[in-house]
Amino acid sequence: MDLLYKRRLLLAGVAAGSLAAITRLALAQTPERVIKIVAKKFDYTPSVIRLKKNVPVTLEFTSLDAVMGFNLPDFAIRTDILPGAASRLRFTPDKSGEFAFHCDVFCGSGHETMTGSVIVS
Ligand SMILES: [Cu+2]
Repeated sequence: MDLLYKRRLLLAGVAAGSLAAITRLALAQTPERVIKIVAKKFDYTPSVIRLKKNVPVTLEFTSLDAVMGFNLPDFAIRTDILPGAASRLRFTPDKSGEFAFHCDVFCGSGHETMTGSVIVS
């Protein structure tokens, strides 16, 4: 193997490495999925949220009327939802299945039926 060949091989390796780094950077910059959820007495829209296992997501909540809550116990996450403000929860579902969420702030008679589900596949 002559020196010139070795040098070309080295340059090709560096170029391939750079390309891989650029690809990783582009993947890292893929915008994260944000799911907007609107709460109003006594439901969430959407009430079924479909997610992918091990893919980070941001849930963004607003309320059209009262102070509400969002509690997803299987993933140990919750937030208050305030009228006129956005509440965000970022998490990465690490298990698949169907998981119930509910409002955990009393928002009036009917509050107890304020539920939905997260389906992770
Ligand atoms: Cu409630």
